[in-house]
Amino acid sequence: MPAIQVNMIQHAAALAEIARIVGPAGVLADADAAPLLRDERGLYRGAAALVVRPSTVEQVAAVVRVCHDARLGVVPQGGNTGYCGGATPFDGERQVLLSLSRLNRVREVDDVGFTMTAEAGVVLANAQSAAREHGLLLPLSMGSEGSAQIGGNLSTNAGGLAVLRYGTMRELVLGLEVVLPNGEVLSALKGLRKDNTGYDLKAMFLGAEGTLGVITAAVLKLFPEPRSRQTAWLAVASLDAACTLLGRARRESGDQVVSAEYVSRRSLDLVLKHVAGAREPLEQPATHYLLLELASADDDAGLRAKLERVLAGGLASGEILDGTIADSLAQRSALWMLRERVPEAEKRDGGSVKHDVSVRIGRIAEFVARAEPALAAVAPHRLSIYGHIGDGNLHFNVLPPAGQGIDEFRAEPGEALSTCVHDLAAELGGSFSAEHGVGILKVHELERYQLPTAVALMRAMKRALDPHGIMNPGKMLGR
Ligand code: 2HG
Ligand code: ZN
Repeated sequence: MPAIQVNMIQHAAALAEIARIVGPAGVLADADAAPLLRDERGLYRGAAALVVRPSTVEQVAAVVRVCHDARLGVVPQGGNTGYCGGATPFDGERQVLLSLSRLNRVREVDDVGFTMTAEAGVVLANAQSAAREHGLLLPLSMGSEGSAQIGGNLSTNAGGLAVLRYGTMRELVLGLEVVLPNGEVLSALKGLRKDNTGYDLKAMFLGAEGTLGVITAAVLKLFPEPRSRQTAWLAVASLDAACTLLGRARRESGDQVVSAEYVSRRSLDLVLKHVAGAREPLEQPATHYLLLELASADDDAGLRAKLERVLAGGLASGEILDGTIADSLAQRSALWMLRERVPEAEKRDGGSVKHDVSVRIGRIAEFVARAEPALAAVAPHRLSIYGHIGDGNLHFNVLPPAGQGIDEFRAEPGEALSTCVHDLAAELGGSFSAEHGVGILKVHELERYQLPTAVALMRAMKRALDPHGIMNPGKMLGR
């Protein structure tokens, strides 16, 4: 029998075995499988030989073992909210889509040690609520928290809106449970704060985008829940002024700043145009805005007075032109909406070519000052610039000129514009992907901008853990 036919028989038998392992409730077909085969942004239409949703870690391990033995690819998927196509399978014969959504138990909240043990398929918002029931905070927070899952957050080292205070997902992890590419389970869920017993193995899987194994559970750090918050929407003189003001706010508030989000006038205009209920926040329009939030677990922290002092200093030195402080939860939500719903507004406007770059905070203004003319020289476009300036992370998004469709624009001149943005980030010592990861979308960028020694080390790790290349094939490191 020709080799190819033998392989096909082996694959068919392996797929039947996988279906048996997960049982009828664990196999998705047709209309149920279709949404999992498309990515959030609609950039990719994927295909898989089988779409499964195991309900236990043992089932995940058994499925991966069968895939390993039959050399079938495994594409892990959480809430499927990623921006880079990292959770989309691309082979209708030799890849299995493994959804973690049925592994959705919070196994434990330890309110003495301030930790949570949660399975990969727990939706982020549910994990936050579970912590809140104990008066604790899981600080990871982002627009997609109603659908994004813990496993995806870990695998992409998610960032979001409170990184400035609490760090990215990587900094919130005390332990992991991972199904390795050969089906073995690495169960490292002790949740110890201190444990100097060799390499930090969990670090390999955080941000690995499912290329080294399948994360099935994690021990996460929790914090006291904030009891007081103060939120200000400020018109600032420039991006430089926003960064100086952030430093001032951190120093003068006793480091109580949780979020410092930049919104350009052009991004705000998109929100005002496309999002129902969005209102102009200040009397006079301005070019640059900063959303600044302070929080404390102490309900008597005097945050309002601290914020007012910071703002008075910022006004006197010319960093702030105008501003408003939220006086109620409703006002706070109205201000946050103007920032959080920029991605939705871009989508409603027809879509954007997204850039998720980071540079040192002190170089953000230089980045924008150089990027704008450089892009203008390439082709006509519109810009929507916003993001987490407290983390040095800008979403420098490019929209087609009015009247032009995004699909046509994405190919030409979108790619040339992206190269221009990424080249500049690299030149300023920054990153082409601060928080959205690599997936399939930015494989070439990793090759182009990451240090060759780092890429070689990553490839060596991949070979050591996954010698047959079954884990999320083609993602991050390419073929
Ligand atoms: C955000 O900060 C997200 O809102 C999405 O990272 C950014 O859509 C984008 O470009
Ligand atoms: Zn972001």
